Amino acid sequence: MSSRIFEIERRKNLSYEEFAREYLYPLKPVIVTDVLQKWPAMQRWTPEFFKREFGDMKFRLNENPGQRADYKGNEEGTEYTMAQFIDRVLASTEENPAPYFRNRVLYEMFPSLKNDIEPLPPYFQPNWLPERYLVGYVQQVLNRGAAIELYIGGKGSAFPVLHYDGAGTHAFLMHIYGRKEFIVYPPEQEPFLYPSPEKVNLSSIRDLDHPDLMKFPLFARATATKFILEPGEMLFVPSHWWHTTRMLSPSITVSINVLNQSNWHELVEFVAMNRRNPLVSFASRVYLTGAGAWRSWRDREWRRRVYQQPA
Ligand SMILES: O=C(O)CCC(=O)C(=O)O
Repeated sequence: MSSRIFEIERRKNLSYEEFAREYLYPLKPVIVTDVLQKWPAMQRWTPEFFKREFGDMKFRLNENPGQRADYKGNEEGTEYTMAQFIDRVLASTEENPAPYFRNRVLYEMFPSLKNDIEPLPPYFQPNWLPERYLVGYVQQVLNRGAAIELYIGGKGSAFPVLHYDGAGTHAFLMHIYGRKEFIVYPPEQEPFLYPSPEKVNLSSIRDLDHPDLMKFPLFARATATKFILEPGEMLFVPSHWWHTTRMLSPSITVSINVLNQSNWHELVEFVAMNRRNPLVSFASRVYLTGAGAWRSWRDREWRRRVYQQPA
């Protein structure tokens, strides 16, 4: 396995139009360094803040995420109070990492923190995830993906699996506290990453540092791109880019997923690919293609604005 330290572009003063033309539609990652400065969270959120404000809050955390890399949802595992968990975060080491508090819906668990992450950067619009859809199941799945999620981890804690985000969505990661390493692979490298047969957006390789090359020989040809996200930086991970993380210090991040005309085709493929019954797969493709075409037409003014601005 090779890896290189990749100088992912870091931009500031990036207008929405520049973002759309240079990164969103070309599906190219970027780090924007100056959009979170006004967030009260940047001043307030520390591990100690969560301990002080929410010390008695109870939740369950999976102690061995590598053994049960379930991507979303941590309802099983050991019960912690926030105070106990933050003590683990502060004492966390590479050898004995704290469990990872991740993918928790911010507004559900911490409604009082809503104003701390405003104003939201403009790049998340339009977002078709929270909209109404004719097919109830589609609406349920997409609406669920629209939530802003919170992550808190300690040094050595890690996201449990190399993956790309489900339903073909883009991910935006807003990093508030500490230092977090990202390990990223572009979609072209998928043949080397062994998508799991059960969930095509999760890799079957659980330990990227010590991969079983007898079982996963093509992984030797994969090239990881690694970079560190610093406090105040926002990372755009486009649809179908494989990624995972590891914390270099206590860390706090929030994320949001986005679906719109720039990645709707990824959603259509993702859904069609995951339907075993060919008829259902075909029907999903037809319905979703129509739903996307209608929304693209509705948002035509937005597209015109993006492309008619002088370069
Ligand atoms: O910040 C992280 O640990 C990665 C989050 C992520 O990739 C995800 O929730 O899909």
